[in-house]
Amino acid sequence: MYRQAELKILEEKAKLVRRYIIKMIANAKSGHPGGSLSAVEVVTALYYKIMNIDPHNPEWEDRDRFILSKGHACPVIYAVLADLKYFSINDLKELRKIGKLLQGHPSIKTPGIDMATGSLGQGLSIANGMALGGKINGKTYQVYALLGDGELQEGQIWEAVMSAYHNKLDNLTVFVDYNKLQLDGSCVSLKSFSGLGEKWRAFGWSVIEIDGHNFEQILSAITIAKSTKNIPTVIIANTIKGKGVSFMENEVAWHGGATDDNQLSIALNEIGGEDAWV
Ligand SMILES: Cc1ncc(C[n+]2csc(CCOP(=O)(O)OP(=O)(O)O)c2C)c(N)n1
Repeated sequence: MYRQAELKILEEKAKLVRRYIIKMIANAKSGHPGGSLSAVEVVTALYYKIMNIDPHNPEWEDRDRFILSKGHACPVIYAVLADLKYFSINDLKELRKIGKLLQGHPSIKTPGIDMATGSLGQGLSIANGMALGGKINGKTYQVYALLGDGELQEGQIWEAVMSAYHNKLDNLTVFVDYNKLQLDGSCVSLKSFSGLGEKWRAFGWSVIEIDGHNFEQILSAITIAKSTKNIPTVIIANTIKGKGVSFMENEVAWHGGATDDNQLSIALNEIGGEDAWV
């Protein structure tokens, strides 16, 4: 059980992260709010509570790794990294500007970004390599990857799922951001599937299904994942695309786009909390 005070701190961080996501996309006048907002609690729990990292030394060899395989959702990780001081809050104001630190998809030129992503389907293969490399080199770091549910339509994911099992990558934990929507419709309407958990289980993985906006469930699932030996774990996080902003929730139109001034103030009002963007 986590103490209420710890959970409260994470709830406040989630508000902060949501505020930055909305503000930086509004400022850039483009970006991907829906899939950034659905991943807020998972990324917040990892960075503020779980991962062994050092913002003063982003390339520390023994750090835990995080691969945002659904790279278009990078505002969520930029918000967290800025708050942790990997770079400044002012950098958030230059999202998607050519030559600046925070590109529209993650780049390893950005402090704290472990791998460039954006072409969907590749992140799990990269995470596998990092996890396998860690084992070969006797390292104890953990590797985390976040995949989109639409992204699971990429065949390369399932090759990587087989490899991770084959290589007994118990230092790897994958999250599926199961928000049920992708770019232009619901996942099932574009390529129907059922029994997501059963599919991963059939490939030999340990499977945990949770509410991906509930910190207690996220933290407990990671604890179980870390203590599961010999097989990798997938945490299927049931989420809501656009979570936290009523007019964006479950609206596929908010996969990409930016708020106007009026929508921005409504969104910030609904999210609540405060931030350091001045
Ligand atoms: C290989 C590849 N094909 C297409 C795209 C364009 N694209 C960007 S986001 C997206 C939808 C992704 O859906 P999902 O994985 O469910 O992400 P989420 O809904 O959580 O944002 C697509 C098709 C891409 N980035 N890479």
